Amino acid sequence: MSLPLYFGWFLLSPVQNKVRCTSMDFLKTLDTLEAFKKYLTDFTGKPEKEVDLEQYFQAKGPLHCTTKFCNYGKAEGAKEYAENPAVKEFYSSVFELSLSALFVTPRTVGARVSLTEEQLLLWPADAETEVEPATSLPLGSRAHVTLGCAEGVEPVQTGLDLLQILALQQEGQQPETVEEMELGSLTYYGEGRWWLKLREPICSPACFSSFYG
Ligand code: ACK
Repeated sequence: MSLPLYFGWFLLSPVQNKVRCTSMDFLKTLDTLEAFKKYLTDFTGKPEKEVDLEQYFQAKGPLHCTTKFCNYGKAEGAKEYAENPAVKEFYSSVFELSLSALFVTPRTVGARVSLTEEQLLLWPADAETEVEPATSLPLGSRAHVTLGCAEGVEPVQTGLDLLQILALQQEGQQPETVEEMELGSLTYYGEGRWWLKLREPICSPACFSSFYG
């Protein structure tokens, strides 16, 4: 059996454009906010230097939500995942993904995906616990779409950044800033971590499939 680089849900084309536009609009607005400028050094390292977030992040490949990174069979549990009856049954089916928040850190920009019970059947049991430090967050917490990475940052970082923010929320850390934007409410969790809870989640049709590269 030849295993892919990864399995995941691939956003259908028209909605890819919509998500990219929403993300661009968000970045364009974020870097003009006084609240963001106050913490600019998180991104620039220098107080007076400006940042253009649209240029800061680079996006590559199709917009998707990885379920299992298989690395062509080299990743632990890859073969078992591919043999899971749910994976076989739902392969090439179209699902409705709910993108419920956007987040930005000095490393990545991404969208949180809130999975349904049915979608969780395709989610690997160890996705949240194989990370360092392991989290006690619910299954599916790591689900996301990478929208861009800073120079030299690998996309795997997006899910780790998301888990970090969710862990802070779980601990009950009070965000430092709250600002109402057209898209939703924006909060700041320190160290350049921004969280926009979308007023209207983006509902996105996506095909469960795999990527060989
Ligand atoms: O943005 P992503 O979810 O993060 O999509 C890409 C995809 O696989 C191809 O690189 C994700 N990825 C890479 N390495 C890992 C890993 N060790 N664990 C989970 N996902 C990974 C990456």
